[in-house]
Amino acid sequence: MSPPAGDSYNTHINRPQVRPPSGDTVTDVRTRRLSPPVRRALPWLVAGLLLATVGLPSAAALGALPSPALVGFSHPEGANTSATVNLTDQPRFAPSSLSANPNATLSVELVNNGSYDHTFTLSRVPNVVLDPAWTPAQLDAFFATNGSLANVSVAPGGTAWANVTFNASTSGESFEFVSVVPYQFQAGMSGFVNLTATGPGVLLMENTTDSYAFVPAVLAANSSHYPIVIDVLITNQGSLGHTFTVSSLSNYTLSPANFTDTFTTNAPFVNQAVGSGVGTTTWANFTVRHAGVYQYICTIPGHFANGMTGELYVGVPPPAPVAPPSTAIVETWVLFGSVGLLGIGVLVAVVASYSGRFPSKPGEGHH
Ligand SMILES: [Cu+2]
Repeated sequence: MSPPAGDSYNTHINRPQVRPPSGDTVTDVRTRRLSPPVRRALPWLVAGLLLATVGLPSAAALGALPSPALVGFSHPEGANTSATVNLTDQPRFAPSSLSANPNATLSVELVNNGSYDHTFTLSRVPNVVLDPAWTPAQLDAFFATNGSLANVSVAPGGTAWANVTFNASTSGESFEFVSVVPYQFQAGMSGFVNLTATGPGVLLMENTTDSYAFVPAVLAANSSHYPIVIDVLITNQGSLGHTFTVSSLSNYTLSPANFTDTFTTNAPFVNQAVGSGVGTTTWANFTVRHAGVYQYICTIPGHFANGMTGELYVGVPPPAPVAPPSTAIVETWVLFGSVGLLGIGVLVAVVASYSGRFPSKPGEGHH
């Protein structure tokens, strides 16, 4: 939509002010020594150029942040894996999220740290979240009907192993494990084995920076089924170490003052250390059971308080585009900002010069 011919806003409003007085053509200015308006504009010119040289490279660096090289998944396909899971009287499995590979065996060492019996009972049905509202009898009925991939009882202080081989067709699926000792599952004792090798549920990319920021600060994952496996590749763009710690409380705002208390009572989905050093990459692999908005923070002292936080939208539309603003937009604004400041400076200098508001330097006199 171009303005109709003859309607030239810029010409009417601006040009008479910015233009040198009549007779002063550009050529005239350059052949003489610097005229007072040009001399007064020089500091503004320098400032504008400095701003441009500082602003443009940093804008370019910002644009480069969100696109680290994708180096591969955290777990190679077909490799046997092992893990140790503690069974506690809280009652909980710790950790409660395991990764395994299709066409390979997962060996789980089960250590009962508590003073009650616990079981590690692994569902045979993929991608189904068992209902904690079930009675112990209903839970038993579920396993009687559907079977289990493992069902190991561990006495207090005891250790046992569960070995499970997943075939290729399980890639990308999740299997829940629970303790079937009455009311332990109902009190929260459950977890998931995620088959992540070739079928990550959702692959996301995140960056950490020395300015205490996650870039982007909004991540989004959509899914038609739960649980959903989320694999986040985190690249450290700065030299400071960080953590990528995802709250397991949906639609809950953490506070820098009390997030440690919150995490004590509600363990985060994942608490992944991000190594110091530019370019360091690490994976955070975790399972989300329900749609919601989950806050993530850096738990290094002071970082969250300085703004190092973000939000993960799972099955919920994010409020803003996930992608950060493109480099081109940032550069354009910086450029226009620099040019605008420069223009204002020149204008002020010209006006000041001809209105005589600034005293002349001694010896300069008037021409
Ligand atoms: Cu940090």
